[in-house]
Amino acid sequence: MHRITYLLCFTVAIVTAHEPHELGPDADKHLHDSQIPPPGQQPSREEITAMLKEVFTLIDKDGDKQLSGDELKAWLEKVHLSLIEENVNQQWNFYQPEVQEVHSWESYDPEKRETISWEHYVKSTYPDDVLQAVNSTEEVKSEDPNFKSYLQMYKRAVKRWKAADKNGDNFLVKEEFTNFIHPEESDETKHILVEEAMEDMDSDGNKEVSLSEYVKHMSDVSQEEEKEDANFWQVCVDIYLAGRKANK
Ligand SMILES: [Ca+2]
Ligand SMILES: [Ca+2]
Ligand SMILES: [Ca+2]
Repeated sequence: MHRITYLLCFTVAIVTAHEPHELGPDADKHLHDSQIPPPGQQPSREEITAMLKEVFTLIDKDGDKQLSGDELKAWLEKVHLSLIEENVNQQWNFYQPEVQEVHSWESYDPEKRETISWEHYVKSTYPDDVLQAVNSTEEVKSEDPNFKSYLQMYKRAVKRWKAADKNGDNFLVKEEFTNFIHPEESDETKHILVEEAMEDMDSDGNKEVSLSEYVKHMSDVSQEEEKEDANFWQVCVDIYLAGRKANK
């Protein structure tokens, strides 16, 4: 029942996303375990069936009562874009952008746009000891067990910001901020993810990821229960070999 309820919550999120007028502007459609209703408040089988029928109708664009590969692909793309937009909106609002004049390549005159500055972003995101460390020539020590990973995140944020800041003014308008948060969504910024993946995996720094480097990385980032799956290592090897083949 737990799984079904989760799926239904997902479904509800999609349906309500399709009907924005029924939700307030602050509605949170994220699916956390804490949002799954307790057993007494879970939807009935009839309610679940009705909701799934509604979603089916939304996916079945030509109305032939069957879902084609293209219809499913279009639906998944829509869900994907909806989740990206939602994530960007939440983070954009969190950083409370301020209106200021922005110069763009498209127009000679500046226009008033909402922006987030790099200084505001880092002050709102990283603890003081991290900011001291990156702004100091002296070594800064911290008791925080996450200190090292915060430093790495900061260094990556610098590169991402630079790649996303299209007009190079050190402020991000919302389109630039989208590419900062989701560099995979733009041809101009997706190379950043390749660079980050190389940093994570290429431990001997020879600009290639060997099978052993890839397997070690997957071992480091995977949960114990995933690694206990009999097929886990074979899948890792298959993915690695498929990647090598695709790059030849
Ligand atoms: Ca159809
Ligand atoms: Ca900018
Ligand atoms: Ca290597």
